[in-house]
Amino acid sequence: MSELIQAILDSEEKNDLRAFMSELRQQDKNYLLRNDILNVYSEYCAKSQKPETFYHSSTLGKLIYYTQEIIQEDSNFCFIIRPKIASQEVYRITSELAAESMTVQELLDLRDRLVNKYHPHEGDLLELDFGPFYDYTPTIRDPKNIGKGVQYLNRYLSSKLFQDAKQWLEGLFNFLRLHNYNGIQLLINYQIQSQQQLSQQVKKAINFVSDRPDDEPYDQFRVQLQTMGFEPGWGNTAARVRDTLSILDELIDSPDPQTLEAFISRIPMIFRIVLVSAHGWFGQEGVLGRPDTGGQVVYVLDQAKTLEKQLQEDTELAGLSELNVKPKVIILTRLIPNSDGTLCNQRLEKVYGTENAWILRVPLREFNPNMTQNWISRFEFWPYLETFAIDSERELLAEFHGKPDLIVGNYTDGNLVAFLLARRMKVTQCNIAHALEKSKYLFSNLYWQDLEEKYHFSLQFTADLIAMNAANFIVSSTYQEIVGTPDSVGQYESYKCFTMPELYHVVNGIELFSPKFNVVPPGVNENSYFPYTRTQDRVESDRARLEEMLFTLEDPSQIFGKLDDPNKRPLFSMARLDRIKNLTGLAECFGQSKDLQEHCNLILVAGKLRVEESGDNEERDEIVKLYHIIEEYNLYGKIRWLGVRLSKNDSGEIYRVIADHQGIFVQPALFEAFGLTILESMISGLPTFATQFGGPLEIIQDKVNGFYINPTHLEETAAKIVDFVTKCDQDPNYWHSISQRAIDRVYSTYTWKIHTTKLLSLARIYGFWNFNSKENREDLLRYLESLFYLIYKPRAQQLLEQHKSR
Ligand code: UDP
Ligand code: LCN
Repeated sequence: MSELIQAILDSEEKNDLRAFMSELRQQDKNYLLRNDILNVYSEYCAKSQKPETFYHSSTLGKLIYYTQEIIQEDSNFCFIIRPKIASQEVYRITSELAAESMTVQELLDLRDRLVNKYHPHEGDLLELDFGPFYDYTPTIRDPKNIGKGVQYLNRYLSSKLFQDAKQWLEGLFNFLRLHNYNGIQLLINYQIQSQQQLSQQVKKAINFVSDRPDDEPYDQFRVQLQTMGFEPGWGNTAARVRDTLSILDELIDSPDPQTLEAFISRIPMIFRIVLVSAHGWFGQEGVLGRPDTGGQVVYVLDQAKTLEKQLQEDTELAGLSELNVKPKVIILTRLIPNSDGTLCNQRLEKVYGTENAWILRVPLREFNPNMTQNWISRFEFWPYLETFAIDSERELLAEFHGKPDLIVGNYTDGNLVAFLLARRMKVTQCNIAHALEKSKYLFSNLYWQDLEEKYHFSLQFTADLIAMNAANFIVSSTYQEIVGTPDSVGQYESYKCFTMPELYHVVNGIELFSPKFNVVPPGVNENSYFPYTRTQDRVESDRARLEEMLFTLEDPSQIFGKLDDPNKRPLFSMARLDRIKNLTGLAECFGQSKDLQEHCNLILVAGKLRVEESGDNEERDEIVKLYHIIEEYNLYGKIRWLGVRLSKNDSGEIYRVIADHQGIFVQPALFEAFGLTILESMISGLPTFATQFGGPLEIIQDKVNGFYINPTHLEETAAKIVDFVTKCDQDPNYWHSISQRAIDRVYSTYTWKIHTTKLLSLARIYGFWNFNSKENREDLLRYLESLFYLIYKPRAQQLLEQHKSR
């Protein structure tokens, strides 16, 4: 990249750079983000009447394309350049056009100076650097393979391990001896005493089972196998046992990574899983649509159901049913005594439609009843996590009658609890972010002190750093969640280097090329959400009731607005009323476009109708704003706003009713980490227009099975929708073709079956490698513990004191 700058300085474009920098000086901001930079650049090109080609093809144009941020300091500029995904270079360009590269430390100091928080005379600030801990672990080289960690790890470690045949076979043998369920030995028993014996006995057992009918149940030849040294776990029929043993035989004789993966995926080693979703209202009814309660609850519940099912299938296939093996999944959350009519005050609740999946609610210790007895925002939750983890460990051990095999954390708080639990119980830890707040709130780290009272980001970002580094593996819903796109920074990537002025500097917060990252997108509950055309599975009375609720019912307690013409095509959206979801932006876009109003009604399912009913700051602001927009654009008769909390079934049927009316779903978020509503609308058969900022960019293929919108460009968004609607009016098949392709997209790529199969395979493979490579993570974990005790905990204690005085 320095070459790009050098090339500009060595050419006539030098004058353009000088003039562009002079434009920058005219700006009233001295910290410009990508959007601002592009605006200044395009203004510069227009003003200086540059030809069209200059904008993109000039060397300056290329430099600008890669520039994420520009900071002005005195007469110099600091260019923060991202020449490719997951990499960063920083240059200072002086007014004399001299360019020199800057270190990360210099950049962080500069940022501190910008906000007047640079105090070199007081000594250096704590510098966090996780880089050295990753020096001795394998790292992916090509950014396009980021997120395919397990494949890479398997290949890399296999090739290392297979080099030393003796050590490899010994490792395998020891691994096979490990497994048991409630004290019952699985796989091999004491009769096999060495790896040589294992190899001989495997061949013998293969011969033995090969002579039996394929479908002969395992139980009928269990005793003979036991005398050869083999315990349950190889399969439920003669054919399955033969196949599993043959894979092992091949692995012993001629190991390769694929065979290893195939073999490990069959090993019964996971029976008990904890999914930690600590904050908020976690329940099965009456919780969605509240602040803090959205996709994460839906995700974790669906995941629990399908994990249990998959574990049952795997157990059955492994031939363990006779042993009374009952896989168990526990969702761990907080108990909320004042539960506002929900079951969030109930200690244990069975997950519907499962045999052994439960919601276990553990109360917060009563430090301050005002807080701990009630729902509290995820931003205030930090002081209660450590004791919550301690109390939860006891409850989990009791519920499982032992330790879990896998702990999955969700969101910052759940991930921190997962870290504490995994550390105490020595269990594999998986991290799922859902949304990392750092990139959601602009300048959240630079101005953390100003935001602290409301958001407490110092605690949240410290917890994020601890949990993401501690995790054995991280599951992300998209590639861009990790490292963004060619022109935008990923959510995890934003933790790579940042300053928390006067608290610490992070010079290397996470290794993005680590094979711990794996993209495993979620699915959608196919019992509740399915294509509108499947009329045989729909309940007519529900359809009629929801149709009335959507279009005509007059019930001011929960519905605002009466449509002048309920037959217009519905433009539908459903989301929590927080700022980032930007339903108010959609209302504004609708308000500004007479064309759109001509063709469509706007129908919103959004939280609450009244400010007094909300305890959440952002929600209250959004309610006020929405009324204001309706008033400003006189949207009466054109909009309906449903402040309802829907049951799972109703929320599925509502999309289908909109599809019956050949409507459209719009997801206008300013940023959406993934966006489950997009899967829900697409599988229902609704043409979907979704934000181009975040996960939807990977879910939808633009103009193929849905459309991207830039929610900050209201006019352009309205024009896109009007264009679609006009085309549909002219050719009704157009709506149907997009609708069908949306359905196909979800079924082919976003199912829970795909998700859980992959997740379990990851858990087994990371478990195997942790055992085999004896990766020593103790130093990293000790470093993380220090952060927890020295930074996180005292700050959490301070917050607790504040809570007590409220
Ligand atoms: N949802 C709902 N009622 C509402 C708002 C949302 O049932 O009033 C559900 C919606 O169907 C989806 C989830 O909440 O299943 C929202 O998930 P998404 O990933 O789209 O966004 P999040 O709220 O997690 O940011
Ligand atoms: C949180 C979000 O903000 C959404 O984008 C995701 O879809 C949801 O969690 C589930 O992961």
